[in-house]
Amino acid sequence: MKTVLITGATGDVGTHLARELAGKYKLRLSDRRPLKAKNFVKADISKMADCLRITKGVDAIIHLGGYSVEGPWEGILQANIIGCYNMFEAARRNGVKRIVFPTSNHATGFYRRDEKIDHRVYPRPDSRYGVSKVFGEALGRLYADKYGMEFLMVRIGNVHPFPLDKRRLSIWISPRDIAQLVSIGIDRADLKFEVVYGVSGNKRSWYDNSNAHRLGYRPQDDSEPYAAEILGAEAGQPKDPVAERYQGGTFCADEYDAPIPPE
Ligand code: 15L
Repeated sequence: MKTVLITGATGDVGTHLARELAGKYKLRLSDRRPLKAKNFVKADISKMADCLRITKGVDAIIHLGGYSVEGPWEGILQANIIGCYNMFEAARRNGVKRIVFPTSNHATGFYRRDEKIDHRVYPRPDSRYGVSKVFGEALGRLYADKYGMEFLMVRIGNVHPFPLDKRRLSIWISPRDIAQLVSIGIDRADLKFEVVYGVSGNKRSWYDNSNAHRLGYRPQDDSEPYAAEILGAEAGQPKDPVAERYQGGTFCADEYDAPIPPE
């Protein structure tokens, strides 16, 4: 059984994956926040020594650790830029070849909702957070080309047991579908560097996810059964026209240009 490290294990996605993947892999869970679990190791990924310690002896890494929404630049810098570099570099030094990096729909959030994009589009980040995800994708490309490491870049929509709103009808991914996609990233033999969208088989998807399908992804869920109720509940609600135009939603709107309070 492969030993797999999950960073950011106390977060939403980490919690879903730890549950879905338990039994399939020997999991090592890590975060800077505490977690009551026997297989938990506390670590701050902005410190290289911590990254070297947690990556020792694992077969693969699911690197979720860091900011998962827009935030102050200093926080994004430490967690998502320095933290991501530390993790990939620690993996390289410890001989860990395989990394699944959950990037985000916010790496391409400034594509319009009336466009269908595939894995080859140039990034259009909608936030400092989105830029940090593009950094992770680029760093992974470098480590794949230069050091022969292997990456699955998953531009995740929104992981939740059900879609939360109209926007998420297009980008939702169920816990079992994200687990399937991540497992492909861990187990597929001939993976070098691939970008896929982390979405279920949603009828309203904004993505051509043929690259994920080529790699063997067969989503089991679709947001469509939730659509009527969600659209009915949102009908007549005031909407920000900018947020409505772009895939990144409110991340693209003016409110995110306002100064963000310090951590
Ligand atoms: C993300 O990238 C975030 O990690 C998640 O918390 C949600 O905000 C999601 O995108 C989304 O766009 O709904």
